[in-house]
Amino acid sequence: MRTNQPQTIYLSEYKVPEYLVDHVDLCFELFEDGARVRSTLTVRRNPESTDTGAPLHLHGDSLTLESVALDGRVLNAGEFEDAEDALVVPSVPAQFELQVVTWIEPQNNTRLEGLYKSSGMFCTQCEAEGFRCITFYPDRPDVMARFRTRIEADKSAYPVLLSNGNPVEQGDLEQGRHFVTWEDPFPKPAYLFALVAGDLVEKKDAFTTCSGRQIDLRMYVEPRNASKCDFAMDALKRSMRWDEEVYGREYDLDIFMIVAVDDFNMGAMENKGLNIFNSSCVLASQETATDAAFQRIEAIVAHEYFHNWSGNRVTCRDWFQLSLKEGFTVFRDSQFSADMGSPTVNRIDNASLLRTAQFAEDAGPMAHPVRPASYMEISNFYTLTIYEKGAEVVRMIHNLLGEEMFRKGSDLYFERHDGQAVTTDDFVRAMEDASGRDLGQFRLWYEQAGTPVLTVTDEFDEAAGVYRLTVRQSLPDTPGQTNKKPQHIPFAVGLLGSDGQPLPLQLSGEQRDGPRERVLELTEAEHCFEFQGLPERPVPSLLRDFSAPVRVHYPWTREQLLFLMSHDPDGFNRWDAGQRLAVDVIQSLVGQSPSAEVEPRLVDAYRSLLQDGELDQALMAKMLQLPSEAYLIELSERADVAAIHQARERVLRHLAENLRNELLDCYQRNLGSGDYELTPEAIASRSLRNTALGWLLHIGDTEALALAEAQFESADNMTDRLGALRALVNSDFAEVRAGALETFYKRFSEDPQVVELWFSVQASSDRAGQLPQIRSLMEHPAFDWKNPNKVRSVVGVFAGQNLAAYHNPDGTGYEFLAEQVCRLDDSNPQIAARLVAPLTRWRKFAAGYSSQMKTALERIRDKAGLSNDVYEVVHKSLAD
Ligand code: B3K
Ligand code: ZN
Repeated sequence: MRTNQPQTIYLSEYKVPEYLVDHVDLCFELFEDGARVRSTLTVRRNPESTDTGAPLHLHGDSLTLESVALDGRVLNAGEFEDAEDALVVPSVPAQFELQVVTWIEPQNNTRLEGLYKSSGMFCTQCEAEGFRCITFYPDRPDVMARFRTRIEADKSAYPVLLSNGNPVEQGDLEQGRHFVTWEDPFPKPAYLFALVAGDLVEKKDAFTTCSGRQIDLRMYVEPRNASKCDFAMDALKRSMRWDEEVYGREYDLDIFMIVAVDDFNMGAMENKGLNIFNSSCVLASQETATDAAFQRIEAIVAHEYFHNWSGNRVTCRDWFQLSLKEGFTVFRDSQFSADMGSPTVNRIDNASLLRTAQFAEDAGPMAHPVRPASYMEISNFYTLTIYEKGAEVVRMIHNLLGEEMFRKGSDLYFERHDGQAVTTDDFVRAMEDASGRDLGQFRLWYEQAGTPVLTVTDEFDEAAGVYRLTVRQSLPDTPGQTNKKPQHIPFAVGLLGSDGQPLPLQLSGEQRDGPRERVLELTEAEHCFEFQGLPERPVPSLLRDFSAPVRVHYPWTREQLLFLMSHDPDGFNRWDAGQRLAVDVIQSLVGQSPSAEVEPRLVDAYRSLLQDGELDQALMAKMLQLPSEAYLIELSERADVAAIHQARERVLRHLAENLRNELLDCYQRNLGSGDYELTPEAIASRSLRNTALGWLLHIGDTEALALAEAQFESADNMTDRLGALRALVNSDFAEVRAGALETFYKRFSEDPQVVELWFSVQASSDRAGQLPQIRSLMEHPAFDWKNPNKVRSVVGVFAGQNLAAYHNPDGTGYEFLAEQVCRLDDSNPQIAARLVAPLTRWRKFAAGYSSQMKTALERIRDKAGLSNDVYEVVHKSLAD
């Protein structure tokens, strides 16, 4: 907990470590009332450090020190300093062995950092700075050591004892205890250390690598979850094969393990050889997991596995380089997901997340570059900017270099830096060296925060057949950064003729017929591109496939958008045109009387969509989704949430009322028959029928009510059962809603992941999730303050997704959130800091909202003993 104002750490102050650790020998004695950790470090002075006489400084947090010995001699009190957050030994030789014994209390660890207990098992989370909660250590990623770990525990309560690497020894001890020793041959930073001890069932499988090595694959879960492992295990094997084929990366240990735990601050963790997962990101069965959950699990299993190379074999020099591993690995997992499913839908999902949430982050008080220059609490920097924008930056390099050169670059990067802790700059340099391309200006993507804005205008010279496209780029100011430089932006464009056919893009001066699509490289504040030989004024298709994480402003007419929606050969832009049209229509209704006309062409466009027999169904399912309230808020200057909500509701109702028959047809056409499948087609079909059902129930259609009730009863999978439940919950059929919620809960009350879905369906609904109902959900016996998933599924979902209810003009939603943040701050600061997010952008909202949001932030600021995590977010949000 904070006693003083937290320190700001600067990238510019990076210094190499004074001491290096070659080997770590750990022994854990696990008991019910605590754990003793004996650590023996083999240390030597870093030849690269200029600070030769420096004391040995080891990080520590919440540790009870029992003893320190140097080269076998126990040090007495005057020979070291046991500070609150460090152990300092002023005088040490150039090479030595340090033995430190600490006592910790995992059973009381509610922060879920370091070693803690979850459902009776011991587990760890060390990234970013959790290892220092286990023992004193130079807890920074550029100190890489070989670890040997012995775990001792009661044999009947903890029959399974796991750590990183390969098991090398095991045996029984006195008093019913036993031990296992693990050895990890690969040097690693402490953040990749892991330990698990519990009564877990083991699921076995195997994988033969490209060089013919046989790898044991293991999943460890609580016995009740034994039937929910198959999908993740298959996803793991697909990931291993894919990484060999696409990146030439082979697995390196003899065993790869995955463990599922219920209490976890984030999704999963890539500890070397022993990935630990939040149960909700790994366990799945047809009856209990939605299609979205299956897709998320596949992506996260792949992501953690891919980290074995992009993160573990080559790691980060310091935490400012976090995107080195996260951006690259998200890019890799998203390529994998695209290969496993529908690439267009994958791209739409990436772009939606970016445009809705990352752009908002970039425009808010916590905005930071992909490589931040400073932080107070690193846990606050596991952000959409580091992950998703970081992935977009790598994608742009991929697109600029092309597939082949990019692969050469990644091969060079892995070869050159294997076993090292490096920087984003090292990554870019490897790409440059392999391809011969100069990425000098491109590096600004890592340094400058904010979302570039491209303002595009055009003119057509009919007599000359010349079309001029002028593109201006600008980058808004962000905290601590003004007057930014133009960036290197790949801008993919196409031109369409009035018959819907692509026109050639022949730049002035070029002789030949041009290609049908071009990636224009923007490097200046303004460019003018002249295309010649055009028979008519074209309709431009801009930023195809979302070729850069930027905003595009172009004065599209509704006519042009309708045209692109049905003709653009780029699937992403077809979807985007539909979104822009819907945004335009909804925005024009904000603040208008409820009887104002809804653009009739929007209804026609949706009708054509619903009846389009040719269109890829997965794309159709995406195109049918109206822009979310969160996106509409993000696009507005000073958001009036109630007015935006009403306008969107009006359009939704209008579409549903006017397309009732088409929606019923769509539902019937997509009624699944046969076995449940996870193909893109089957997923699209379920999405279409559940969207149709949702819209129809939204307008109180009684025929749809009967369909929903039948689907709810008879569904053979969670996507359909939850789809029906969601539709009922978001309808005005209050009694049916209550009955369905009760039936659902009774059926799944023993399954925490499904109970989380049950919470979130209610918390996200403006019908079932008003504040009094949220408060009563928090009184429910299944709600648990200590479990991050439960907190997220009620409080996080309410404030992040149920926007009209959360932004109740009376301010009670904000007060409620402040109250929960303060409550959580003492027990789990990481989760508390994440929950503050829906208050941070108070300046974005219309006057009545913003002043009350600010008051709620001030209330949090004034809490006594605020954690560093929450302190940073709140103070930056309130700063002028
Ligand atoms: N590297 C972890 C995230 C750790 C978060 C620490 N607060 C999961 C991942 O990105 O793969
Ligand atoms: Zn990651």
